[in-house]
Amino acid sequence: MPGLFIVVEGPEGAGKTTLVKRLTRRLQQAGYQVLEVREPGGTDGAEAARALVLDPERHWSPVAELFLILAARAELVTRVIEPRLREDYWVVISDRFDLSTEAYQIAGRGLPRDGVFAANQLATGGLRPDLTLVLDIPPQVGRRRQAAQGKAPDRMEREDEELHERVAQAFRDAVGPGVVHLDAQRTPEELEGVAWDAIRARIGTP
Ligand code: Z5A
Repeated sequence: MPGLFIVVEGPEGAGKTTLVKRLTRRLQQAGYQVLEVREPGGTDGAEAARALVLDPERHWSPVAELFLILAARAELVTRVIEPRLREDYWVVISDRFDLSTEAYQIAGRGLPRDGVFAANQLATGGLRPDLTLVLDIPPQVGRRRQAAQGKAPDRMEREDEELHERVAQAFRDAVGPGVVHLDAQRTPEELEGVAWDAIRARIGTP
């Protein structure tokens, strides 16, 4: 597909949303058309699934949680991301995607890797990010940032310390085509600079 699919990943409070917004501005200033999305979410149905899966009052089995997230992803990919990558927009930038499923549902919840990969493949139709920017940060630093923000913890954020440590380790260990790790303890300006360098390296702009 002609468009570029960029994903920003990392633990809670790493600065993903802040970076996505800065990169959107930067890409637009450079003349690209940009669509910003978040996961889970981005369509009516996917936002409904997000509300269900992150509701702290609800209880889901790990498999049910996976399928709610993948239902949201299938909707977002089919209805929003793929059409844009094919036609109007040059860049789709997403706050989280399938590396989050590896981190939370496989490493965090302990679901079997092969089964989750197969289900994810079905949900995405095989769509892969061109570039995945992983924000590396100790989970307690991210949580301190969220606390300072006054954000009410969602269902995942209420999980125990051990789960969040496994999640953070999975993000730290992530490797593969297009995966770039960035130190998220830099200032937002510095982080934007190194992320922009990674994007330019990917798209070949001097
Ligand atoms: N989930 C899942 O389980 N499986 C999946 O496959 C997917 C998701 C896709 C979605 O939460 C939840 O869904 C997530 C995993 C699960 N839950 N958990 N846990 P989300 O993505 O909507 O939210 P989040 O990642 O948990 O948290 P967040 O608060 O949105 O964090 P963030 O986007 O990384 O950070 P931020 O909002 O940009 O910044 C947080 C604060 O830090 C804020 O006050 C900023 O001003 C400040 N900040 C930002 N950057 C910096 C720097 N560089 N230095 C200092 N301070 C900074």
